[in-house]
Amino acid sequence: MYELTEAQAAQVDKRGFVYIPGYLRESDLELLREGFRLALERDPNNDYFRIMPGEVLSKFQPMVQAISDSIRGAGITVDGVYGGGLYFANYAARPNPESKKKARGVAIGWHQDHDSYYMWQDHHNYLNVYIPIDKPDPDRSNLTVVPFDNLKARAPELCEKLLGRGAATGWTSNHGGFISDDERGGVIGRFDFDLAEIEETPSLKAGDLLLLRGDILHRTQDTLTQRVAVSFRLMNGQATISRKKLATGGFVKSRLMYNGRGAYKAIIRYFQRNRKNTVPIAEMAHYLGNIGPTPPSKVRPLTFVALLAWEKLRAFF
Ligand SMILES: O=C(O)CCC(=O)C(=O)O
Ligand SMILES: [Fe+2]
Repeated sequence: MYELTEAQAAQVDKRGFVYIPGYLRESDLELLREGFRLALERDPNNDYFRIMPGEVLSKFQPMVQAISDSIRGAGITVDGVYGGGLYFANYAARPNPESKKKARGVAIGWHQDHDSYYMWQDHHNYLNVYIPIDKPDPDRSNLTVVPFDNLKARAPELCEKLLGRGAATGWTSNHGGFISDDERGGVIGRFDFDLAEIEETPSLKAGDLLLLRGDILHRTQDTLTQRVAVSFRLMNGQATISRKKLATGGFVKSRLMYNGRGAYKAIIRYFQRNRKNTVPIAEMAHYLGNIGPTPPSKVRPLTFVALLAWEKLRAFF
């Protein structure tokens, strides 16, 4: 029941996304809503996304399996959820009373995701299974995307450069703009038209699926209504991540790694302790799952700066 048709899988290959109305049944939605209530209580970070409790995530294994099987024909290899399931609320949902941080809602401009690319390093074999669970108005508070076929027709070179990658930000005006390279620094490419001319915003109701490849440009449509969506992140557990690629990159990458230094320190230490230059995604995700989330406040700034500097130096040789 969770399978995609061949035509739907082909859309993900050609356009970078597919929209499938009425994907989840009400009982699935209820489970996910209960998971959100739990996540609000448990996640101490009160960040703009919340981590889905493991016991809720595991109930969706049949869905993950069905999507993985049906997307293979479209040249995308994924086999499970690594790095967890996430909840995105676009409003400041009830903060955890123990946290000193104020809750904030998600409202992001044009981007390809950053941390998932820094950590897992491939956004082609990477699916974002995005499903609203609370959605008062189908026409508001969606995810807006730049379909790859539309972009290819207007800016073929830029389109080519965005394929398979992540960690990028769109800086736009009515006349054009550019996409910054938040992996290496600098600019990926420029365009001389308004992205609004080629963007698309599927109208989503609770339970509708928006299946996105990790490399598609996307943004929050608006925060005019209060919406919560789940976002399962599917990857290929056999693919490896590289210690050297993690360490290299520009200033924006270093700053974002510093902001998330709890997780990045754990990953670097794992490479160091095991004396490995590459580690399969499944192995690293398993390790991170076992140690649990490490808030950045638990890692001293200087410790992390020194650790990253050492890794950068080492990657040089
Ligand atoms: O929910 C949103 O508005 C943004 C979500 C997003 O950027 C993502 O799923 O990667
Ligand atoms: Fe995103």
